[in-house]
Amino acid sequence: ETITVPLPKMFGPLGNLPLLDKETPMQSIAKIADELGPIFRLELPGRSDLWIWGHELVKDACDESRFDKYLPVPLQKLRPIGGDGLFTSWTDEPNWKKAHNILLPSFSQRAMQGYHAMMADIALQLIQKWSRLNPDESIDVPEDMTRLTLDTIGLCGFGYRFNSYYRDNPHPFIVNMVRALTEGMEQSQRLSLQDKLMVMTKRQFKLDIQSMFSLVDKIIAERKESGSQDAQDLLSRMLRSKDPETGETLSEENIRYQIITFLIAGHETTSGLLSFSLYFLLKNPDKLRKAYEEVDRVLTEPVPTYNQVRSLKYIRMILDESLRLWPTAPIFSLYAKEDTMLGGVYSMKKGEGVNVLLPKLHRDTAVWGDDAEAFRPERFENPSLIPQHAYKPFGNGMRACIGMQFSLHEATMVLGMILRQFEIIDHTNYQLKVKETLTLKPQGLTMRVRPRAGQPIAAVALKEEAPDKKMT
Ligand code: FDE
Repeated sequence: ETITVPLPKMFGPLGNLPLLDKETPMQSIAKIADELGPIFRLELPGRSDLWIWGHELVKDACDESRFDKYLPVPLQKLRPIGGDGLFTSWTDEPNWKKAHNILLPSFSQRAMQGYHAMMADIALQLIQKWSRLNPDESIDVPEDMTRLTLDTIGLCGFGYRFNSYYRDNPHPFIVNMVRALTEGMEQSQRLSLQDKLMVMTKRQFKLDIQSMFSLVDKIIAERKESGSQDAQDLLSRMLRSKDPETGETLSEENIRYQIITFLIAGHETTSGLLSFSLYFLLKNPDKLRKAYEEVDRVLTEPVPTYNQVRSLKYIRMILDESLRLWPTAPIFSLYAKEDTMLGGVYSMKKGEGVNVLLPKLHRDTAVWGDDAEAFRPERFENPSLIPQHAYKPFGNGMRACIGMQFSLHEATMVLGMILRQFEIIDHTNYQLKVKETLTLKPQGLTMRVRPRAGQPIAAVALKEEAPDKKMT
């Protein structure tokens, strides 16, 4: 027997659309989830979506023998940008498996040793910038974190320096990208007639995508010309490596899509993660004190080594806990590969999709207890105690985030370096407002920093330690 899935209040042909705040749809859906419980449905013009967040239901939907990644409408709208790159492809498209096989070794924990010095190079640029601020100057946290994560993926991925710390305004690629992503997302919320009328917006969408492609094509062409075989970044691996299954390399068109995918997926999510982590530390002085203690004990040199970053256990727990409360990629979707019973309560037809609402899964009191809303990194002291599939900030199974180790190594190092150098100050008594784009960010979060007593500024180390300081 299958249950009747609850549906919120309907508004005629608009269905539930009026219940969704255009700026913060995910947070509107989370409110609906509070009222309707662990499984519910939303009717939008032209579509009907199933949503789950209860742990038992999510656990069942994570069974890869019965479910596979689904591309919901908003992701389908990003196909003109990401093509059949890893993020926006269906698992049965040939290029998904091919690129997955070729790229997996580049994202292993071991591979992080190869990126470590480049990550430190960019992190030092942030430390330098902040150490030169006057005491009354404040930092736009999400902006400076976005500079950091974009520059890091650019350098580690393709040997390209966006040099965001040398610019007041975002790099043109980012302007194009943000506008194109926004348009893609908004298309999925528009009624079809409304959408057909947006001629100028569509023209801009095409232009933005063309500019992104031409930057990336230039990077690829330059690398091919220079023929530098020794580069160890993602691009050289994509140009050289053959898929062990098919013996083929990736096409140039697909490499372009992968680069764009990494630039998008690799910077918004990680920058949100760092911003939320700083937010939680500003609001939890006792956790901040523990973090200072750890970085003072572990980071004994101005530029952390790979192993020191690996030893920052508490910093890592802070990141884990931030991703629990505010998973920066808050939704992923699955479809039933055959007719099946979801969680033993709801019968799904072959091909039917279901969305997993992570901020609610991650606050399910049945798993996390009555203090589920509290920021308590200690929950992650012993990860084996966390029930399977109760914590999914990086998605599920073979379609889970390939950039997980990359993102966590980068974020651990940067957060460690920031806390070793600076006391962080909540100078406005910031009240959290979560901004939604493709990902989540603490909107308008600013803070001040003050050098911590007795800490040598990493600047002194810059000359000897940082590799390849050339500017382009
Ligand atoms: C993916 C991902 C996911 C899944 C999605 C779906 O399912 O749809 C998720 C959830 C995620 N991812 C999340 C995240 C978070 C963070 C912080 C991150 N992420 C980061 C990063 C970095 C980089 C580079 C990346 N990331 C990337 C990526 C990719 C490529 C993908 C796809 C994969 C496949 O194969 O599918 C992802 N990512 Fe992430």
